[in-house]
Amino acid sequence: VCSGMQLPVAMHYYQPIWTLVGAGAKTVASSGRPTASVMPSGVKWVKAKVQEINPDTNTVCTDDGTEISYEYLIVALGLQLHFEKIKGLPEGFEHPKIGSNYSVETVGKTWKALQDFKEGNAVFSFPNTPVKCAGAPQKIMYLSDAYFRKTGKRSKANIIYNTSLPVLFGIKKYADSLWDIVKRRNLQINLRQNLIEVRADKQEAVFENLDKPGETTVFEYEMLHVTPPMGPSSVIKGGPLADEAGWLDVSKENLQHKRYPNVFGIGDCTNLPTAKTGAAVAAQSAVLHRTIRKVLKNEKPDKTYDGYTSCPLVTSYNTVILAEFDYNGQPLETFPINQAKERRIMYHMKADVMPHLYWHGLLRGLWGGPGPYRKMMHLGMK
Ligand code: UQ1
Repeated sequence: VCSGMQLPVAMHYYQPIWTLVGAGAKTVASSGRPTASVMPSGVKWVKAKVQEINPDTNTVCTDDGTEISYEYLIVALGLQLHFEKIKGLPEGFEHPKIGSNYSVETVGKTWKALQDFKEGNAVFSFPNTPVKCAGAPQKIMYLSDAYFRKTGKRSKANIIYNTSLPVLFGIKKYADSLWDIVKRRNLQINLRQNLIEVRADKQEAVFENLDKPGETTVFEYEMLHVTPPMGPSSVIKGGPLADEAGWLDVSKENLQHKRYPNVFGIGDCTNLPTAKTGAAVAAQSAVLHRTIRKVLKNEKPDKTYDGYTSCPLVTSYNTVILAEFDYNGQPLETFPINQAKERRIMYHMKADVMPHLYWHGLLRGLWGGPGPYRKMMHLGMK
């Protein structure tokens, strides 16, 4: 009932054949399919938005005024983007030279800004909130660098990554590789810088220094990529299912709600203390399946989630660092090779294999993450 795995619908659905043969570029349209085409049979699909969940009466209210009661509830509401928390946005997107890969409405503007780029600063932001896909804000920087080099514009560009975080990446093993790359490619990293305002008419972006309250810096830009602040679904936040910060309060071991045992959660809407990614959802889906099967039989959940998450960091047109790690921030790599190295094979995994795992595996409940394959590939190793 509360499935948040809804995809943009008013789009084209079939992948042109050239995107299947490793030609590189893909269309925005190929990244979405209509919900109807991925709806499993035997499901009653309610075409309305969830407005309120009341776990004390086991009911869900939708925006068309319907009340639906449930015996068990799985909450998968995702998270919300908050462009409006940056002064000057979202209306600033009406000006050129600014884009964001986080919305289907603004991703094309990133590409336009790249193509139109002549000279100046290319500025990339990372907000001061939890985010989904924490690698994406810097992947677009690496791709921009590659594009500028290919088109002979690199010597005219200052590439600047302003992040709210005190680190380039949360897991040291991968951060070390990424620092090597940014030094080699002359990409400027500024830590603890948070985007608070965009003056799109003047092509200025204002950042606050999170370590020096009150200190702000204005960056002129020829191109700006915005990663918006994000937060919990307004359906959950402040309600009985939320933790203090507003996220769905579930057990980090088995995804069952901490106070309402007939409620479960998966994905970005939860307070699971791991990075919010599609790969994490895959691993969580296997645990959740097992937990619910047990609960339906009045047995205790047994399978536990280790926090597995993964981030294929695209570092150029044909290389990826495939970061994989768990709740403890320990690398948990699937393949018996050092995945902190930039690799072409991992690029093909990301670009040519992952979409099939997503559409045919994850959405059909057949892909529960790479855990079993990791164990197989590490047989006989420590
Ligand atoms: C994954 O399972 C997954 O879900 C389908 C992704 O898409 C969002 C991924 O990007 C990754 C990396 C995984 C993990 C899978 C393997 C084979 C390492």
